[in-house]
Amino acid sequence: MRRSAAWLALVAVLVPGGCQSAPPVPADPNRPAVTSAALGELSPRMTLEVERRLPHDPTAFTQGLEFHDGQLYESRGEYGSSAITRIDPETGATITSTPLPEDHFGEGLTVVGDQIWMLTWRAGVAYTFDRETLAETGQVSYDGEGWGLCDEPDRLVMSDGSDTLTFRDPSSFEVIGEVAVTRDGSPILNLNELECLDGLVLANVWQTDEILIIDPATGQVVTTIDASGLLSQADRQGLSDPRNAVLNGIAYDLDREVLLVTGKLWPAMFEVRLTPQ
Ligand code: DDQ
Ligand code: CA
Repeated sequence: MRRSAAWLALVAVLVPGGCQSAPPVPADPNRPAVTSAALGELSPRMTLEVERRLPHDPTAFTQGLEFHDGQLYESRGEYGSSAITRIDPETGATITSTPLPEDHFGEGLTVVGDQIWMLTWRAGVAYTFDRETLAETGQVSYDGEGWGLCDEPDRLVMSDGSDTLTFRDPSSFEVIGEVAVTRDGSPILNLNELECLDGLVLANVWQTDEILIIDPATGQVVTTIDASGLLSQADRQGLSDPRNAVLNGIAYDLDREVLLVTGKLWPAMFEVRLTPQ
């Protein structure tokens, strides 16, 4: 006993910073390593490397962003300026736009077949639009708030500002299930814009610089992405409404294999790559 204690003391002296450095966080034995075909091997904490900065309309209150067949769709919020739009992925310019009524605050969107589903914040109305013309094709009502939306092969995934992700039928919008999102056992509230990718769900957390990668089968967060620092100091100084100009907008282009992120009222979109933190 005495001998091993002395040995440990010697190691502590010899290893630089041995006594001061925090012990490594033990790997959670219940959390299997996750690899995404699109994003590669996922570690619990990751950050973003900017590959390309692209323009974004700084008046666009981005609530949803999604690529479909190389086209980029953006849904926009705020009372009086909510709209479903198709934008140029290179310039951010609006190509086509259909406004919502002034009393509807637009939220997330997702493309399913030749239709787009788009949420409203507190009106309890989900719209459908034709993917080509952006003409309205229908409305359904739902309970509670609408925040983010994305689509898996046979279901929609929706957030409502809580820690719950709700699964819905992609044709009827009926609720078919739900999961509570947790990180290390604690609920994560304010889940906002979503992106479904490789059986995982990426989610902005409202008013933070975090993007979570969630396993929708368990609700467990497998990766926390630190997305801070995308906007420069000059960008921040030019924002029209800094309080509302939060990270929001995640879209993966399957054709070009590009992950694009932006924010509400941001002057730029960023093509990014994940790297371990
Ligand atoms: N949400 O998109 C996170 C769901 C809501 C954002 C609300 C931002 C406040 C804008 C001012 C609202 C005026 C009633
Ligand atoms: Ca999205």
